[in-house]
Amino acid sequence: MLDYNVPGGKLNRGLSVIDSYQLLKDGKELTDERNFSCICTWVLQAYFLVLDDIMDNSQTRRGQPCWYRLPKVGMIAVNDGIVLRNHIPRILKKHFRGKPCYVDLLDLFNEVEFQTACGQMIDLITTLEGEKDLSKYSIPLHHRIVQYKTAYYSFYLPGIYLRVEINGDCDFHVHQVACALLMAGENLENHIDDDYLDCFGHPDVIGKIGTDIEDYKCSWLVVKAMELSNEEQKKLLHENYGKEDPTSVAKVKELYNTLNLQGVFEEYESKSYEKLISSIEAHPSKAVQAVLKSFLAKIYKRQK
Ligand code: GPP
Ligand code: MG
Ligand code: MG
Ligand code: MG
Repeated sequence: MLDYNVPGGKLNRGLSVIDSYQLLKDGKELTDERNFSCICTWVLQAYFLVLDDIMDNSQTRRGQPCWYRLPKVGMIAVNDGIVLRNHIPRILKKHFRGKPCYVDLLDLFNEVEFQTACGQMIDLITTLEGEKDLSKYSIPLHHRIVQYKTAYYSFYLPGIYLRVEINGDCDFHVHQVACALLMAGENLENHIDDDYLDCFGHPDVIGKIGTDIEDYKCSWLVVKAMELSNEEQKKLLHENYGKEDPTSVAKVKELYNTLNLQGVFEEYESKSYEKLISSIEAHPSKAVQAVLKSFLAKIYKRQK
């Protein structure tokens, strides 16, 4: 179960912790223990995804069937999610018990899990049958969902985690790094391109088959489509968004193409990139700038 679900992703979050640490500490003394602790961020991600795929009724993940789709697994995957989740405090206990940062690390993972579960809750309840109303889908609602369901565990976690890790012998403004990373997490809006890839990404490349249209998700694309549509196009969206059947999905995608959402997205992405680069370059610390730029490079114009 661990072999199937933990490795195989891009490992961005865990690697960000190691990368950031190396950039900030000039590459010195990265111990096994710290490597071990990064595994927690991978396990957290695996736990979220195993359960998210059930909730989203997804087919594939990282180029293989979702764990719960295996005939021998099914709803046992719910318990597997819990087992994955239980590994986090166990790993922390094994490697950090007795260290001053132990309590902070435990607390951090608990807090981030709570924020993410709240984001997941908003993501799910906006799609409730009987309350389907595309006119409620707006940029602020979308922002709220992605901030909670993704930004905390993807950006805030590695950032603060770093603060806790190097707290003992820090020789620069670690708190500033955490804040800067939090700022990056909020601004990068990583999930917009996740939404984009859900529809336009190639399943062979992104390793998963998108389900946002079928699931009636408050995705960046549908929010933009509603903004740009005339009355007739809005009607088409109302009639076809959130339907399982492939003809409806195809109609939605066709409308996205007619509205040139790929172009709108690309322009949005490069504008955001410019804005982020200039706010990063305004940061007083070169080390912090390097960390933030390495984060940004991982997600800008990503294909998967
Ligand atoms: C993924 O969003 C959401 C999470 C990883 C948070 C899950 C939280 C839980 C408490 C289970 P998504 O559904 O847009 O991701 P993807 O497109 O990769 O399925
Ligand atoms: Mg999902
Ligand atoms: Mg989801
Ligand atoms: Mg998604």
